[in-house]
Amino acid sequence: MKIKEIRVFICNPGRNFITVKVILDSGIYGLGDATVNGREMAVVTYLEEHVVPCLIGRNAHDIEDIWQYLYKGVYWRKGPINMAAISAIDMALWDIKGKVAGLPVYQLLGGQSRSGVSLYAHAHGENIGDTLDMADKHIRQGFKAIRLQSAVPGLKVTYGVLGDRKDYYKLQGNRPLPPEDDWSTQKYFNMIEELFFQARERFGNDVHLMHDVHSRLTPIESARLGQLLEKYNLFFLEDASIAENQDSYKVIRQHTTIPLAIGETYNTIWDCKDLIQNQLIDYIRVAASHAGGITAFRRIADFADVYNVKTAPHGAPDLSPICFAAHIHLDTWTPNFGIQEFVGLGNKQSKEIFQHDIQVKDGIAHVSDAPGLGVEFDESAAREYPYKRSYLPVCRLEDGTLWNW
Ligand code: KDG
Ligand code: MG
Repeated sequence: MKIKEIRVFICNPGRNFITVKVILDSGIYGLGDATVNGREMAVVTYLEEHVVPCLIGRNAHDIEDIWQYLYKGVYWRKGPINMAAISAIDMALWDIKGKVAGLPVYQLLGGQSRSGVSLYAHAHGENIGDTLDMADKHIRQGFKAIRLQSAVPGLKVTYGVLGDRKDYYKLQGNRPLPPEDDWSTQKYFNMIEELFFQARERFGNDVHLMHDVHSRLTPIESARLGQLLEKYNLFFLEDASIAENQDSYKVIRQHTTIPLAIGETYNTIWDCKDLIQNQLIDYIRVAASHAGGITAFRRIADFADVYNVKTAPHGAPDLSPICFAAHIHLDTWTPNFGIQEFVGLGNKQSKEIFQHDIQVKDGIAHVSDAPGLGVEFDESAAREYPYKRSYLPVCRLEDGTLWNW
């Protein structure tokens, strides 16, 4: 069970993914996702220069001790780069433990709490009609929960509506620099209620609807939005405001009963401790690849359960299929699971590199009983799709002030 070698790969089958492969002297290996969108090389260097040398020769069974060693043993705790590296190593060690035990990871966590994992799909469009047409397609495929994002008239770009129609790399130009989005709270409020009014008119009350504000509003504006949308019975309103100051969610909570979700950028339990403990949110959206791996996710989920907060793991296209598999294992186990974000099983190139047999039918995912995470990684296919420098957008108000993206 000695760790003999750890390889770090960065490939781009459409988006950059960082993959960690922990190899034992017996030849058994485990895989982890360390992707941090827009800051990839920082994680690669951190892993290769500062993490990998400390782990060679250690017993791969000691998942908890290795987690503590990389977290407490580093004077510089927390942080997205450090925690992505810990996450990937942790995920790979759970993968190894499963392979050695001959059990899928969800069995190691405590077994299944449900027969399948409910997913929510994304619908977006340049206008409300297009957005709802896309939602309709998902509903006809069996999805029972849809996130709606529609372009805001008068803004150049709206978060979440680019979809596959615009090339992410072309948008950034030949000399990649962060693309710029714009924002007007006024223009957004002119559109947003109509989106949900029309959605309920068209689809009735059985389909679950969600919406991602992507942190564009202040807490009091979020409270106003919550009041406006309460009658459309959303499953959750995501990232209504930034919650660096976790207390600020009290402002939203005291005005509206709309269910609130947050957490995709969180690195540790400390980022959401007050939000959970004060019951200021309903869904915690941490990702296993950013918040400290399977070990930390499990701890956050258990803590959240005490306060009636459910999990809703991040599932955007910039989390690799390894993280998706880790989430489906976690979701299968988590007693207080809410819903899993889902953007498809990846493009052709991604499927050449990452192979797994997670099945999705009628908006429900089923993990296979393959030992570990059940993902294979083709190193030579990964080399065919090299890293491309790339940035997430930034956002400005109409007067040029830099705003939250
Ligand atoms: O890296 C940024 C994306 O992962 C993020 O914008 C996606 O907000 C997102 C979501 O809810 O999927
Ligand atoms: Mg989001």
